[in-house]
Parts: sequence; C-alpha cells; structure tokens
Amino acid sequence: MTPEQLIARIRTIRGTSPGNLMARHFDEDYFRSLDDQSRQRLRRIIASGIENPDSQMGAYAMNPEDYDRFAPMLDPMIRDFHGIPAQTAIAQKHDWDTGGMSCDLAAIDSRLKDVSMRVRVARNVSTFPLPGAMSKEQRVDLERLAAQAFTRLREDPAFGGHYLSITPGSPDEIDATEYDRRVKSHQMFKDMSGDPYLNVAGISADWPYGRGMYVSRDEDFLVWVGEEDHLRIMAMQHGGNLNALFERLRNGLERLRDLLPAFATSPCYGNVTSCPTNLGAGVRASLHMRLPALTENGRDLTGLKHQAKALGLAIRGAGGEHSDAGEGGLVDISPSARLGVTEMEIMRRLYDGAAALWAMETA
Ligand code: DAR
Repeated sequence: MTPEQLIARIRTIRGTSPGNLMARHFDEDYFRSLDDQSRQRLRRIIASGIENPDSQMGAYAMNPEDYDRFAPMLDPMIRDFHGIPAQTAIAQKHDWDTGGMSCDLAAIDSRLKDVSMRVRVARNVSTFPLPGAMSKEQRVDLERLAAQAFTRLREDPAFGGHYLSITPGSPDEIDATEYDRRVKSHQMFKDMSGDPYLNVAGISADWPYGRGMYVSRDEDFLVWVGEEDHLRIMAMQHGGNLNALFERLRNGLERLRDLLPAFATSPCYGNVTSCPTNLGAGVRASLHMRLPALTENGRDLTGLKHQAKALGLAIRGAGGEHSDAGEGGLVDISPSARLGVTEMEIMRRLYDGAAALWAMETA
C-alpha cells in the first residue's frame, strides 16, 4: 500500500469507526513529513488499528523510544484515551504508601469480606524491543533472563514458587494438559495467536516461544512472561483487604526489579508499555462482585457500565476482556484511570467505587 493509499484507508476508518483513536488523531501532513524509515516504523505501530477498525486505541509501541519519537501522533491519542487535556503537562508519579489509609471491603459490608481481587502491573525490560518487534531469539533470551531472576526470587520464603514455561524444549516446559489447567484456573494467559489485534501488532508472533508464568507456592503471586508486555506481575487474593493485596504486589515487584535489568520508563508517561492504554502506573486493579439487581441477574450490563463510568470505573464480565457477566451478575470492576494517577489513588478509587456500586445494589 502506498503512503497515499494508507492515508485514504485511514480517512475511511475515521468515518466508519469514530471510536478508533489512531484514525481520529492521524495527521496526514505529519505523516507525509516523515522520511521513509520513520513512515515504516509508524506504520508498524498503527498497523493493528488499520487492520482492526473496531480498535479502541489502534496502536502498540514497538520500542520504548517510540513514545518520544512519534509523540505528535501518539500523545494526542494518549491524552484522548486517558482524559488529559492538551495543555496539561503529563508527569507520572508513583506512590505505594498507604499513609495509614485502610481499604478493607469488609468495612463496607460483611458480605464483602471474601471477594476475588487481583492487581497487576506491566513492565518491560529496557534492554529489549517491546513484544511487537522482538525476534524469536529475543523472546527466548528474555524468558531465559526472567527464569534466572525467578531462580533467585524463589529463595525468598515470601515468594517461593516455580516457573512454568510453554517454550518447546525449555527445561521448565509444561505439557498441554498442565497449560490448559492453568488457563482454566485463570492463572495462565490463553493462546495469544488467535487475537486479531495482537497478531497484526506482532505481539503474538512466535507463539508459544518465550512464554511462561512464575507462580508462587500459595498461588497468590504470578508473573506472566511474554504476553502483551515482557512481564505482567500480579497479586491475587480471596478476601477484602486491598491494602494487603497492593503490599504483596509492591514487595514482589521490588524484589524482581532488583533481579533484572532496568525497566523501560518515560519521563512523562512513567512505565512504558506496549499498549498506550496501560501507560503510567501501568496498574490494573480489579475485583469481582455479584450485582444481580444492577445487571438484571447478569443479563444486561449496559446500565451498570453507564453508572460505573460516572464513578471512573470500567466493567467487564467475570471472564475478562470481552466476556459476559457470570452467574448471579458476577462482574469485574476496575478503575479506568492509569496515567496521571498513583498506585494508591487507584486502590482508593477501586475501594470507593465498589462501595458506591454496592450501595446502589443493596438500596
Ligand atoms: N484491542 C486494542 C487494545 C485495547 C486495550 N486492551 C489491551 N491493551 N489489552 C485496541 O486498541 O482496541
């Protein structure tokens, strides 16, 4: 496709898919001003949004420096998604200190003392390209580096566990039965090669090479290797104490940070991620809650999504992105903001949002 054919294709997408932020913010004169090499790099970054017009963001960074090199294209998209005005300086801050703030769901209602909660961060090692631009050898080298770090991590009694690889021939390789069991138990990520967005972006290339998961002995601390980012580090808990959940993640993240090369960061966007929707704190904190009254017993999430949006929350089905509500109106609730908010602000928003939705449910 010639540059002018590409421009015409994106013009069409802008008309047919107004929610596609890549098409919305694509600047034709900026694109024409680039030299051939830069045009090719930018085409790879926005390829997913071109081949998938129904995309929300429509772009994945290929290298950490893409966010600076292609800021005229990417920054307006990032601001639009994260709700940050053009004139506001972006300077991501990090704060894991609760300052004595208690966020225990049981304090809202004793019926909320045992909910499924998960918090995860995305991190990318600065010495490799981002997943969309990695070679098969680089994916396996990154996994090997992570596995070496896990060998040290497992010496810590608080994080002892083992690494499960799905790379053929890996010394830690598990068989298909074990892999399927771990996916069904919502621990391991599913086969990415069927995801149309990740396929076009190159993020699912060379599947399953360079992929795996570290799991702690008590299975409440996991690290995905080679999913949408180099590492997805997560803590899980059946309970209600968000403070303990975030503390578990913070401690595990800090142990891992000391065992690996520096993570990729940006002076304004904070932790660099493949998808611009995950920039900033890079935290996705969520909890599952049964809201039968607000979801017509799981049949209709439309009203709940609208109410949740007003609270700065996103609603998903219990099965993850693009899934329906579970039995009894079981839904996944998560704060939408990730850029321009700290880790503690995200924890507070989840707690306050859950309290507000529970009050509506039980009114
Ligand atoms: N499908 C892509 C990504 C949206 C955000 N979800 C992620 N990163 N898992 C899109 O641009 O719509």
